[in-house]
Amino acid sequence: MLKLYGNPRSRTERCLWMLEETGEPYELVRTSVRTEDLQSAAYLQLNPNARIPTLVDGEIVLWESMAINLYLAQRPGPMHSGSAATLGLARRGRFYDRPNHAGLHRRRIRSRERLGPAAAL
Ligand SMILES: N[C@@H](CCC(=O)N[C@@H](CS)C(=O)NCC(=O)O)C(=O)O
Repeated sequence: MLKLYGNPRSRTERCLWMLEETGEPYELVRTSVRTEDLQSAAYLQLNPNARIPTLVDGEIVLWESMAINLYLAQRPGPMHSGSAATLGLARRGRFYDRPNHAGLHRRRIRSRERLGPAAAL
């Protein structure tokens, strides 16, 4: 089963959204958002940057929330989007990103209302 390490009060949120859209079973391994709490040897082995989120899919360990989402989008299932056009639109969303989390969250809610599940990419 897919395992997502993170906390919903962080960028983990966008991966949780994506996972919910895929309908794939997953386990959220809830971590702290505090820098000091992400320094355990076990977690650093998964993500040497000591950041969340991190996705574990068998042998594959991925970090960077949008890399995770684009990975999920290329797996078979309802969110499968292997076409250049779809992935291009998804990357547009990535480059539109801004550091202000609260503002980003509000924009995502609005995007979701306008675009539906595709906005999760
Ligand atoms: N670009 C990364 C950013 C990851 C990141 O900075 N995550 C924050 C939470 S939103 C974190 O792990 N903070 C803990 C810290 O900075 O020590 C992504 O999108 O996954």
